[in-house]
Amino acid sequence: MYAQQVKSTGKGVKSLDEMDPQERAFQERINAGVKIEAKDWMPEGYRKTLIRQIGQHAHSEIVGQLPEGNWITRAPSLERKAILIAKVQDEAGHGLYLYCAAETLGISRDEMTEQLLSGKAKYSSIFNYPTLTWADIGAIGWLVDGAAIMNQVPLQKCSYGPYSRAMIRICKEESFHQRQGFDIMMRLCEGTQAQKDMAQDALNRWWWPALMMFGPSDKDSVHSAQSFAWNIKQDSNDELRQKFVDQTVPQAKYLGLTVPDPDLKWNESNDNYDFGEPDWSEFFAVISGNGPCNKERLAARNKAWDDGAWFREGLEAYAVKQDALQDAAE
Ligand code: FAQ
Repeated sequence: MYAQQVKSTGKGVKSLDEMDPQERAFQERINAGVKIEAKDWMPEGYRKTLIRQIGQHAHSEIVGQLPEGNWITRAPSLERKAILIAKVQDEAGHGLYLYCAAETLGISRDEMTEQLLSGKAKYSSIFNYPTLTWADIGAIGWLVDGAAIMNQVPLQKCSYGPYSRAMIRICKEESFHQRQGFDIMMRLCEGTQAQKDMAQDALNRWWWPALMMFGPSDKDSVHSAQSFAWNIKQDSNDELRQKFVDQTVPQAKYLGLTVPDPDLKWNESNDNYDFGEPDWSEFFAVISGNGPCNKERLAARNKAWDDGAWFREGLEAYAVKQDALQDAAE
């Protein structure tokens, strides 16, 4: 029932000559770097691609609160607890900006919520892994927010105005999140052997899922070509994965931790790290609904929705009452 399968659209990218005049004018605006706004004409495929991507992104922020929320009651100090609460609230805020950005494309928040709760919509694979120790909260901030920033900085320049503007604030907050995660890892690595082991164990479990956040390898990415043409994507999945490895490996070295990849090696000929291939069968299993926590995550979101029914009913009753009062006054 969980629709997280990668399937080919079978459609190639049209050249300017193959487009009708309206579509060509649209493409020329994109090529000239003009932002597309909500009321502008746009091809149906562009609208659908953005609803899919922004919707998945919003759901990721919402589901992404769950693994970290799991540690709010067990954070090791009052200060860490306050920081973690603030971070989790930021993720909720990101979800809300993104749902609003998607709504400008003609889909309602209710429809998107229904797609998430029924398992029809995707959200990032990374949030289907459990947070077993406090070091996992450090690893999420460092690696997961680090990967999210790498992917989202280019999205600030994407062609759709409301999405690109939402990403500016989100990226600022993600960068604070990344630093708080690295700070947790630093403290653990300066601590006892048991704390350092906990940090290493977290890196061992989160490294490969973090690399998978960038999506399938370029040869298996069904949407990239069209998303490049529409300037929704500016870097490929593999390019961003490479940048993330190059940025993060020196940070692991600074912490005194070992990246769990026997193939990781500095390549002098191209000034990049060579690294091993993620286990794509695991990635596809996770995005098909069979990761370690997929069922738990959807059950938690469904429970939150059901538990909130009294509040939605209260809001609706209040709105009806206000309408009636207004009608009586007119
Ligand atoms: N997980 O053809 P491509 C965060 C799907 S926010 C699940 O390459 P595309 C903040 C993809 O949807 C993290 N599914 O697709 C935070 C497509 O399936 P579909 C979320 C994935 O769209 C931190 C199919 O595979 N960020 O972490 C994944 O061109 C801490 C084929 O793939 C965003 O959403 C995956 N990892 O490129 C919150 C950023 N990768 O729709 C809390 C915006 C691929 O055909 C705590 N999104 N798929 O059924 C993007 O940049 C793109 O959508 C990609 C995928 C790069 C994720």
